[in-house]
Amino acid sequence: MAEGQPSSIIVPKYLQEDELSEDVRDLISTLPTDKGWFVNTIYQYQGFWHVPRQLQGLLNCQKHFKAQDTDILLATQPKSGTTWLKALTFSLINRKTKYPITLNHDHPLFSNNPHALVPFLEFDLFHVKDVVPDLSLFSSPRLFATHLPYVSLPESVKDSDCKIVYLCRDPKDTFISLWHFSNSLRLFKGTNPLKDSFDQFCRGINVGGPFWDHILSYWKESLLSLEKPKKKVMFLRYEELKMNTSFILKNLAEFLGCPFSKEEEDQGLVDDILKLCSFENLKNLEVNKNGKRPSGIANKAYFRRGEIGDWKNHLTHEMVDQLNTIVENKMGNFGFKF
Ligand code: PAP
Repeated sequence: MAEGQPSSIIVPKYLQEDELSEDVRDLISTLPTDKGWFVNTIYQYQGFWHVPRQLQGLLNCQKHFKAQDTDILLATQPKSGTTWLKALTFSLINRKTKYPITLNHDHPLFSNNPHALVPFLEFDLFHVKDVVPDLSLFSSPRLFATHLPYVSLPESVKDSDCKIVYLCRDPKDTFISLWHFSNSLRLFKGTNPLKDSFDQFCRGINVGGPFWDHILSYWKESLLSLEKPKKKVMFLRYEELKMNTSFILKNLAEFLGCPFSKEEEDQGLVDDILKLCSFENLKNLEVNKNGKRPSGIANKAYFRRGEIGDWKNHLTHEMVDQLNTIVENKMGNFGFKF
């Protein structure tokens, strides 16, 4: 039962901290802890912070997930545009085979939240204690997502030719999005004071944090992969995706081995995918207004404003300076800027 909550309320799965296997319990009893933003406690493992359910999934998929060369893995920090990237990639890779692009409600994105179509390895597939999921029903190319940092990915992901698409977002907007999202999940616990969450974020203590290490881990891999015969990691930014969506979508299609043909471009297919996956279209669908994830999280929590720069409505000048300085100090040496 979550703290401070009437006894008649059924606790949604994302707040349950007690369905852990013995090995996970043993492990977390040894890990550094801090205050969670919506669960009571978060744990630091391999340098990054996780909610307990994510640790269960992390260990399980590290042990059991066998990547195939044709797999595609979408990697993000929470609130960097995961839902959008899932919608775009799902539409792209299935357009010639299973799901032709249509704007007349036949496409699966009209009746399914993108998270239901592209599962997270650690939250949706390997999250149940003592259960190894049967992935044989996924047809090739298999499309999965993860919030795990590069260091915690299953070894088979790193060793195989599977492709990784990483999407990052300006940490000022990521923070504001995460703060709103966490507050919506706190049930009867009230809103986290912005200042408290901000201080934790700046110390790297949030789910998926420290943000600088998460982003750099994939940034470095994307640079390394440029030197290899086959590019493994494609590194994207939410802001560029917003401003130049069709150009990036075409690059993504190339990277994933399913480039747009001239005929498809002439038919306006790129624009159709953009419309299908647009914030306005997805947010206003019945499934995303009233549906829920199996974890109990409402689908509408994934569609708030979908803009660049909402941080301006929340952060003081001092906070902005503080975050910009962290980015400069932690990421500047690697040539990384927002
Ligand atoms: P997740 O990591 O928990 O899955 P994620 O999808 O990364 O969440 O983040 C949600 C953010 O993406 C929200 O940002 P905001 O809080 O600043 O509004 C959400 O609005 C935004 N988002 C969701 N869908 C889209 C979309 N189709 N286009 C642009 N932004 C989107």
